[in-house]
Amino acid sequence: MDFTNKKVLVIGSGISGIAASQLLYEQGAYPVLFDENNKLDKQSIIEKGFPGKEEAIFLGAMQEDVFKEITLAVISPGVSIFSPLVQNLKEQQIPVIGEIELAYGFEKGNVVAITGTNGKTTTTTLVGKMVEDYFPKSFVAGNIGIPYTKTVKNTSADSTTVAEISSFQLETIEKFKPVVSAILNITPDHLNRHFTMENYVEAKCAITKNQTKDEVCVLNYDNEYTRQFGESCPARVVWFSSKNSLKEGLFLKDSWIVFADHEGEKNLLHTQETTLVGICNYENIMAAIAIGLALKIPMESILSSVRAFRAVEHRIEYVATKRGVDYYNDSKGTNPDAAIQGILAMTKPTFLIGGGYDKDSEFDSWIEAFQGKVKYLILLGQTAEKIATCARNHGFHEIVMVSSLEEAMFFCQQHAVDGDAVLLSPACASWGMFQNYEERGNLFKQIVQEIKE
Ligand code: UMA
Repeated sequence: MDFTNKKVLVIGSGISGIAASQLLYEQGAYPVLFDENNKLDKQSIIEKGFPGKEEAIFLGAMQEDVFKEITLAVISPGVSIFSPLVQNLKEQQIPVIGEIELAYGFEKGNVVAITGTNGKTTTTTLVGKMVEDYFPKSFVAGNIGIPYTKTVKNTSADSTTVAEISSFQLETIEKFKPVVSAILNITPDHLNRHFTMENYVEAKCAITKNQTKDEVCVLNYDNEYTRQFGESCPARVVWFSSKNSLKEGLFLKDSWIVFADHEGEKNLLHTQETTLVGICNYENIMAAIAIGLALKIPMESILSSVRAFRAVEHRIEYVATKRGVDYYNDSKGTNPDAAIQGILAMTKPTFLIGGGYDKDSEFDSWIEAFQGKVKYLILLGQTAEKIATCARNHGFHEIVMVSSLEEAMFFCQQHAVDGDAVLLSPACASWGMFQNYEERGNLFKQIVQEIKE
């Protein structure tokens, strides 16, 4: 698309909105920025890198007359396609695309796209490492915290972009076509945004929307939604499984990651060869290996990248041992399913810190996964009461209510003894108390580091 002298509305002044505005500006367009938060300050939006003037920024409410000049609207991932503003734009026949779709229009190389309710960040980072170790030029972008509109400008015919893509971002793709896609798993999450599980599954599966049998989609054989999707997936499917032996694909058997094809089975990697822990991480590794193979990276190079890989920050991340107590930061456990992986990875009596923003999640399976390991459940945030009620219904009563992470940590320090573990794995987003899960995890780590021996 030729953007010269076009007025393009960008909605959201977060990192996606700023990067999208910059890309549009470089293409000769006039970005007009709208953010519904009227408490924001226009000058600080310019300082964050918005390339236009204050007059091109609208906060709180959008003036109807501005719509007349708009030829396209680009929405940030946090903006729902069901929001009144987006509906209004559509009624006025103004095309609406997401930031990912805008970026893809400028892509010159190959794209790998990874989605899933959990494991996206670890898998994207690992694939990013594999690609970096083998190909001449690579980028990691997307939901991982680096807007795709930022990196896409530097792509070239020989580059590979590894993109973590959320369901929010997949709602608004049109031509986005990865050479390899992956849906790691789908379990209930973000239902306050997508309303139904059906919508959520549909958004996730849209990652393959433009793929054909010439491209590959890596799917989880053990997950009911991805397993079912495999039957209608437009791409060539490569399966991975931690529960079943497969005739073709990757699977976990006797602590080995095994590769099977028409030539038979081959043990690739023993789980002790990686520093990642937990079944969920072995699934991430299998998905990453499958992606690497689909990209035609030699097996030896793939395995050496896996062996050299270290855990991602905020995902069951070991922080330190203080006074005999192990501290783990799993701030990225932002939904019950992710948090289940956190508690499953614990081997010691655990002080579990949970609670946060309410995404309409159900917490039953998380509580059931405690399996006698949790000494105390320390709860904070909007969901604290809901989780406490759910825990009591499951017969778990060692509950402590606190009003801040600092208070939760104080309780842990007072009561945890040599041989215990403390795990921050909230099963909820951080929004409302923190800017993001990174801020929450960083505060946790800072408090741990300040504990005196
Ligand atoms: N806003 C509106 N109207 C709305 C919604 C938001 O004006 O209806 C404004 C807000 O006031 C705010 C801005 O939009 O000023 C924020 O935009 P955003 O929420 O899209 O956030 P960004 O900073 O652009 O970050 C987004 C992703 N955030 C979300 O999806 C909520 C980041 O994922 C992603 O890293 C980044 O783009 C780059 O691609 C974060 C996330 O929490 C990590 N993702 C969810 C998850 O992983 O579970 C999906």
